[in-house]
Amino acid sequence: SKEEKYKKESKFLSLVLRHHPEAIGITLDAHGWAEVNVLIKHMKRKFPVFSLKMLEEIVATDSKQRYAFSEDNTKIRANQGHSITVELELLPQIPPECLYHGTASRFVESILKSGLQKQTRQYVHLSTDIETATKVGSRHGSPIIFKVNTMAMYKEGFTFYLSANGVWLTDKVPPKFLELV
Ligand code: HQG
Repeated sequence: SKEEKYKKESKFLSLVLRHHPEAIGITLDAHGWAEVNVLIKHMKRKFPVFSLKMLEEIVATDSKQRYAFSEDNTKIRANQGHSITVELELLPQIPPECLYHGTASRFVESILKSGLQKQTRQYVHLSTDIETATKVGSRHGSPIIFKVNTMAMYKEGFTFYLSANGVWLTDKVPPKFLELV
């Protein structure tokens, strides 16, 4: 697939735009944006043939639509998944009745005790369907799915955001809103 073609470059781009911009010596602004020209210049040090065309192809073919260009195309950022603090300017949204969270079975006991915590990222990530949640959980090991009673959370005042690439975000999920599927 097109996505496979630049897998190494794309993985590294994720690392830079979500976690470690200093890994190639760039900075992000308060909203998570990197200057496209500066990014390309620095990516070339690690991947000598890196180009704007490659960057555009990575953004366009990414299966999870992880990246977005600014309207004027001078900047680029990750749509979600940050561990560094960035203000994505997402507007609070009314969540659906329920959402799902895929995780590894070894985390279940701890999650039932202390709820879903954001760990190293800026938010807890929730999926709209079980299939997506299963993929997310499989990244950590043998997957297990929690159904999250998001409407009940919303009614109790929890805030939800929807990232530009369709991932639901919230600060935490206390155990009482969780149910194993
Ligand atoms: C777990 C991927 C023990 C949590 C995906 C998860 C997503 C707890 C892990 C995005 C816990 C954190 C995010 C508790 C939470 N005790 N374990 N109290 N609370 N956990 O990677 O949701 O491919 O930071 O269940 O598609 O797996 O990178 O979060 O297993 O959208 O674009 O702690 O990353 O997208 O893991 O994944 P992560 P996540 P990308």
